[in-house]
Amino acid sequence: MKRFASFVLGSFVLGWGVIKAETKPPELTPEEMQKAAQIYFDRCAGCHGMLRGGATGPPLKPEIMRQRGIDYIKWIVYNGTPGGMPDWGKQGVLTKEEIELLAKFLMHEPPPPPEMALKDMLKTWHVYVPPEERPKKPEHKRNWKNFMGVILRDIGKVAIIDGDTKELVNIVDTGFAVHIFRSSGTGRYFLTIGRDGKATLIDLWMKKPDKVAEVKVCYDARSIDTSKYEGVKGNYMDKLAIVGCYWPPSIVILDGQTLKPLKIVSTSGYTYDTEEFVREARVASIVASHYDPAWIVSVKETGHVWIVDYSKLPDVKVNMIEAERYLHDGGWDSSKRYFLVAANMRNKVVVVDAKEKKLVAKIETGVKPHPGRGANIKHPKYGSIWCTGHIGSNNVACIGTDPKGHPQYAWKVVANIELSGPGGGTLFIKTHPNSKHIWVDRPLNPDNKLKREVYVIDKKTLKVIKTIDVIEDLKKAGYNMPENARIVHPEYDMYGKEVWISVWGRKDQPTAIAVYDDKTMKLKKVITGDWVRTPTGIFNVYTTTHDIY
Ligand code: DHE
Repeated sequence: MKRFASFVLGSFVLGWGVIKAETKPPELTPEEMQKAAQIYFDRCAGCHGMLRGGATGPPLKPEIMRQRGIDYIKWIVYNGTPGGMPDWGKQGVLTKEEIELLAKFLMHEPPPPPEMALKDMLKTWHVYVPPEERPKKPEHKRNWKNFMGVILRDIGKVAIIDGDTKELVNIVDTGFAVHIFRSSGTGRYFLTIGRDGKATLIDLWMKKPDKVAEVKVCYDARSIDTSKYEGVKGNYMDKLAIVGCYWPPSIVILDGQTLKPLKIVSTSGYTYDTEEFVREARVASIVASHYDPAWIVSVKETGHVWIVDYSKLPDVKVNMIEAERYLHDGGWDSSKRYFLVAANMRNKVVVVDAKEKKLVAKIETGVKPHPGRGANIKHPKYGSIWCTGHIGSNNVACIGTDPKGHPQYAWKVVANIELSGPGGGTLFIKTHPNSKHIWVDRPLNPDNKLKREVYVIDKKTLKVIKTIDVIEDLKKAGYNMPENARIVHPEYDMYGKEVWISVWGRKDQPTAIAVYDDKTMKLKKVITGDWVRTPTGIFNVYTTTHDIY
């Protein structure tokens, strides 16, 4: 609770001055204000913004909140909405008292969040094993390229599992709510980023893979990647890393071997279309270019895709490409030349050419596209296509990505695959070049049954060929899962033979990771135990290293 609250108290006292007397919000003691600010930070800021300007969720400015009224806000927070707002009350994540407190807090001006300088980051920087003391070759006989990293979100840890044997290799302390894993260019290191802005470097060659360095570079973050360029312009494999921050809105460039912070670049700026200043212009997805020593960075609120050249540090060259507002998650096409990213509140996917450094297209796909990194297919008719699911509509849309070989389909929706039942709720979609299938989840669907389902799509016919109720399969296999559990983030093993899926429950309920045989679409193995708490994202070393999805 103290993480965010410590600076809120001071801000709160200052903040009183800006509340207008004629629309005085409900009174809160400084302690209640601190508590409410922490709840807001943990549950709401990701979608609605620290300054409540809105992005994936609508703006929650005090004047709007006061108009809506406390009862309305309480209802929404308790029940959620079909558009993707979680039902925090129904899920049991927030109590009625907490929801009441939050509703009152939203009537107040948001407390100004703190800044962070390089010297603050350096105070949090720890190298547990210096590069010269690390193994020169793997110290174990395991197939580390088929390791799976599993986020245990609410217990602040990640698990490393051997994908060949399904044995737990280690549980690593990473800090609050890790959001994603990424692999270094060689695959030897796993990097994680927490919602609290803490980056962790894990060495998979150690006898017992564990963290070798960590640093906190902001208060709120969602993305991390490494330098993956190797070519005529140099060899940058495992040399650098980058974190994308929500607050303070910035990118932070780090040493890839030690995570020492080297350079901060603010992403606050002007919107691409109306040229209005946005202080809270947050960094969403980041991918590493294979064409240049550069990262492709999505700046959510201004609607720019930045191409950040890291070859001349400490100088940084940024190409700012005008794209679309509210950029969120995205990934490469199969050639790794085009970056496709969802502008989710504009119902569009934006395509950027990393080679020519220019915008290629903006394509309407459905309500709130949410691809994760998307799924790439070689289709007999359309050539290379890339597909995304949606939070707000029940379709998977596939876009042609081969302007040379199949120009008639390029940057057009060539297929819309309907999922059963109402509403969207899809977060992630995954495939593998060795597989005939695409797997799609639906954890945000408000329907209790649909949020437990995954859908298998045939890559050739582009039709759903199987609907799997994962919780039901687990029950039949003798594993009873909590009633409120939902299914999230399918991930292939390195061979494209298995699909691993998380059963996402609450912190106090152990759940499971379900492993399916991709060919038969049957449950093959259940990984469970007291340590399996709130599993969310699962990441295979080989596919994450080589951007295979
Ligand atoms: Fe995520 C990816 C932001 C909620 C699990 N999530 C991303 C990315 C962003 C993002 C910007 C792209 C990173 C990249 O590729 O570099 N996510 C946000 C939010 O702002 C949001 C909506 C609200 C929040 O408060 O965080 C949010 N995300 C969630 C969840 O509720 C999920 C399901 C569980 C969790 O951790 O809270 C979740 N997000 C993930 C995962 C990925 C991700 C597993 C990576 C997918 C991949 O395959 O690459």
